Amino acid sequence: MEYNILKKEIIDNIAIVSISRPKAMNALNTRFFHEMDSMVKEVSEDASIKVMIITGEGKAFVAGADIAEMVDKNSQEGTEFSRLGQNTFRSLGEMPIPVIAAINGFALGGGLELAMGCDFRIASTKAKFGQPEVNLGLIPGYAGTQRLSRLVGMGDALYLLMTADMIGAEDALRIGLVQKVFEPDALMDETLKIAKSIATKGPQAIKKLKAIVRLGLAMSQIEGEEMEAREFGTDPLRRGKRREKWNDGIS
Ligand code: CO8
Repeated sequence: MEYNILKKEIIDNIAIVSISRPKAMNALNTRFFHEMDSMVKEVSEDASIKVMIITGEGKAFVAGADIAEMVDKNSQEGTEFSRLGQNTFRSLGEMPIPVIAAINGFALGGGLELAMGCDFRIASTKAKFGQPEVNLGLIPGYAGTQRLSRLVGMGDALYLLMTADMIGAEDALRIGLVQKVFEPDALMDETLKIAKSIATKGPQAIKKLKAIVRLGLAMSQIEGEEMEAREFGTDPLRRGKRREKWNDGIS
């Protein structure tokens, strides 16, 4: 596919995918979702890529769904636009490799939902977070009502959803919405360091961790433990193989 909004750069075995629609604060339109679907497929099929980083160009990570595109939608089209985004963001969780959000600026509405669809989030001290949908008389439509409470708990989720307050990176760190915060100039280097470190670990272990932690959220504790035991049993470490083997040759 020809990409107009997304840019992909490969550094070592890390794919950095940048969202570039700076005039609209990288707002998410239908074209974005089609490009991201194609990018997810392309990166997933490239066995040389071990981690994907998603970031935004300019002042915003993503300032939400494209309000200009949303205004003309009727109820059925609204539901379809919601499902389009839900499916794309779910596919990030289904990728066989870790996906990290490097949040450089505004992550609002659909932008925060995109970040929450990633496996974890690294933020610049300049990043701002919020779910401002109620200001427009809307609710989030890209799984924000479901992911936010799972990530930060019911109280902080409902606070952010109901007040539409915009919070900074330190508050986001405090409530567990992001995992690390760096100065803007250091954001990409530090995120790359984390990605490269993960890329040195056993790829099958990383792939399994991602899948079973995510699947476990929808299971009872006992079912989750059963899944863990089954997957542990197929771990090459248990079969006594050396680390170099299960690293698939990655140095
Ligand atoms: N959609 C489209 N265009 C946008 C968006 C957006 N979400 N955000 C900013 N822009 C555009 C502005 O219209 C402006 O364009 P122009 O220069 O042509 O007027 C340009 O980006 C720059 O924006 P500002 O001049 O406003 O820049 P500021 O630095 O003053 O402010 C803000 C930056 C704070 C990010 C501000 O732009 C803002 O508040 N944006 C809207 C944020 C928002 O409400 N986002 C939530 C949208 S709703 C949503 O995401 C729902 C998701 C679920 C959808 C489900 C579908 C069914």
